[in-house]
Amino acid sequence: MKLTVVALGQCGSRVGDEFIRLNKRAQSEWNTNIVTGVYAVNSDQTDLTGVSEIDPDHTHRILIGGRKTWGHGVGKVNEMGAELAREDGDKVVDAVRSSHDFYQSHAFLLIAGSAGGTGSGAISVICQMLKERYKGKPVYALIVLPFEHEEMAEFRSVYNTAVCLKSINSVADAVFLADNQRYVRKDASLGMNLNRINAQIAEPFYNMMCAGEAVNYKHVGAKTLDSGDIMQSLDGWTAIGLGSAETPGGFHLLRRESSRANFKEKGDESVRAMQALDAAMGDLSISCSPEDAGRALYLMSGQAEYMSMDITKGLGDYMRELAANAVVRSGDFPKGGNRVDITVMLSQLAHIQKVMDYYDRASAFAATQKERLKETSERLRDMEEAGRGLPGLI
Ligand SMILES: Nc1nc2c(ncn2[C@@H]2O[C@H](COP(=O)(O)OP(=O)(O)OP(=O)(O)O)[C@@H](O)[C@H]2O)c(=O)[nH]1
Ligand SMILES: [Mg+2]
Repeated sequence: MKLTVVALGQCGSRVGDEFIRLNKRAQSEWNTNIVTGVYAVNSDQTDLTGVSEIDPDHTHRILIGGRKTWGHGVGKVNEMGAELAREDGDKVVDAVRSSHDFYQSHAFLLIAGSAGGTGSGAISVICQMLKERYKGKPVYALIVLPFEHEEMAEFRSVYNTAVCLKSINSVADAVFLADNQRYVRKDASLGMNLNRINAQIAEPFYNMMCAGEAVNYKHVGAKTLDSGDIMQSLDGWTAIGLGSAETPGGFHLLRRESSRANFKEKGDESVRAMQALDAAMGDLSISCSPEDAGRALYLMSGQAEYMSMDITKGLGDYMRELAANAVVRSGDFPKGGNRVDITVMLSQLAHIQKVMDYYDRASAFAATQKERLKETSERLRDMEEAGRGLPGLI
């Protein structure tokens, strides 16, 4: 699958950089492209200069709202981010066409952090514009949720996130959620190392995007996962994860047909594939239950000899057990190495506790804000009333 990536705000742009790195890897490993272009969009000139991989020309690094913010950003006010996108979004819509292989891209992927101002506010507006202009090309979003400490320090992070999620879910064809806090929990050594977190956010997309694009026949699977399968599996709230297991000496053991040891090895190999699937489920980009998914997809990547019918069937049965209410699609992607990787995507998720919590907390906040505003204007009126009898100088 080839994507056109539009990376909004600082967080979006940095994760967008990672997609260029993935593309470079796809070029050297498989001699193919998996992105047709990555475009950074920001209201902050300095942040636009700060990205490293995205082309430095003005069609790939797009400043919005220059006349209003003088290139200094919107300071977390996502209503402003949305307004600037409405005014200058045409720049983005026109720029994506500039890549000569744009027509080869299967879909858009828009990326932003939900807690800031520019990306959080602009992403839904740009999504809507792209959908209107490029009818038939799906637009997916990848939303990065804030760290817990940010939510505690500033309620605006929660409010921006809730408003961003509600808006993007109403326009995008699917919304991948990546929870910053989960990456820290999964690997404490990551700390606040944003570069490493960004690499982990992007990594699960790699095999999935390469599987249908690898041109060498040796790397085309028995059941190739192409862009059509992926698009059919994507709808609404979505989680993605990647899990691996070592397959030491796996395939030549499997070749020794009909020995008793071979039976056991085959069993062990199946178990390893399931362990990798378990690892992928544990590694999902947002906490959710597989039973809540309406669609699910998994991709097994490993040595061709390793991915026998038995293993594929065993894995499929296990996946259907876990995501019991989902239409399950699958594919395999033969490649070298002594590891099996499983990429999992759970989509059409009917429940995500974290999203519910954002909505609840932000709604309560909005109600108290309204009340506070009313109180303040009443007190201001009282004050004005008290001075009514005095003369004025202007
Ligand atoms: N994973 C990850 N999260 C980031 C990164 N940079 C910022 N964030 C998160 O994104 C949120 C802030 O969004 P930004 O992208 O900085 O904001 P912006 O879209 O540039 O908007 P303004 O600066 O407010 O105009 C916070 O929750 C940060 O933790 C990054 O490089 N990686
Ligand atoms: Mg910024």
